[in-house]
Amino acid sequence: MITFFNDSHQAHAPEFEFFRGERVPCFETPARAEYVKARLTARGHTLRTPQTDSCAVLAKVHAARYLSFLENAWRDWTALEPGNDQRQPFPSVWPVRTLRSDREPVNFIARLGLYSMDNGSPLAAGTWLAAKAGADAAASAAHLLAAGGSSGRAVFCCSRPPGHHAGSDFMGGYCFLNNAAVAAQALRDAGAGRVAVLDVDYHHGNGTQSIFYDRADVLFVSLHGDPLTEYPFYLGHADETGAGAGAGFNLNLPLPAGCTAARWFEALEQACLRIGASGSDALVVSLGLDTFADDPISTFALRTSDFSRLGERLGALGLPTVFVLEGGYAKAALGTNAVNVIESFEGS
Ligand code: SP5
Ligand code: ZN
Repeated sequence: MITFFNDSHQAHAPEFEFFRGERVPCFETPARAEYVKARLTARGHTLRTPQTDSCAVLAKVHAARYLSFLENAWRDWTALEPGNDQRQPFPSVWPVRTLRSDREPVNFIARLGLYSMDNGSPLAAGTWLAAKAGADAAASAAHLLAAGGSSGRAVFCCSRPPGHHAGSDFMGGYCFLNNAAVAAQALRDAGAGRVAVLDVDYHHGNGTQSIFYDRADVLFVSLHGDPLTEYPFYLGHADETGAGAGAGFNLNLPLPAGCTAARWFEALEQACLRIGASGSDALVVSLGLDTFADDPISTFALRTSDFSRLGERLGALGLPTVFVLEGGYAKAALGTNAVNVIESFEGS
């Protein structure tokens, strides 16, 4: 499968994240994408550098003031005091209910809190460079599919940091720019009447859901750990079905932590039936691999062969498809698991 890959993902390499009040080494590391790249190369897949500038599409899925904050965040942080280039900034205050989010403070940490949903999405010197390259990959994939012809009917974006927790104006869950939303919007802009986004990451794709929640032209479907017990906790329930023009175009299938692969595939079937009935012209898959049994932060039970079964089922939908890499933290297994999905998709 044609794959977009950009070495600049390595520029996003924070050391620590916060977990239960402690600084712990990041789960989301450059090695993740390198394992996938190694497996792709070994299996003879073509790697391309993204060429499309996602700037115009980014402006449609993210707020201007958030993009501007993110692009300049490291410069602003390091300008504050000498030594900050060796320190990671973390938010410590957030505009929750009753507080104002319409006024952007001057204080850097307060601005960081305004634009973050958690303190687990560490910024580094190259965060913008890496995240922008991922968004460019998503836009490039959409353009390639829209052009049709010999390019086949699916493209894989092997990028990081992931994107599905990032909303219109906030980062979160290791995510900064919403690559799946960029792909979906770019497909719409290229003429697809309706696009379905299927999110199979262990965690609910709260950012993608919220970006498209009131739109009927992008259907969002997600299977994920029940937010009552699993991150991101505050979105992803079954009663979230869309609003306004988007009513009926959001489907959440929360699953109990620890559930079996059999139960997961039942939910996948429901998701695929909804997508098949939606009249979508294209599909974007938020391909999180943290449903893997050995994932260090998740509780589902998929094995390596189950990722082939996933790819086969998605291929049977018969839609032009953009795969976007999301989570998955059992890093040495990511290559095989990701490549199993895309090869079974192609073979189906
Ligand atoms: C893209 C993606 O997969 N983001 C996930 C962000 C999760 N951040 C919260 C991590 C909480 C980890 N809980 C670990 C329990 C293991 N003992
Ligand atoms: Zn995840």
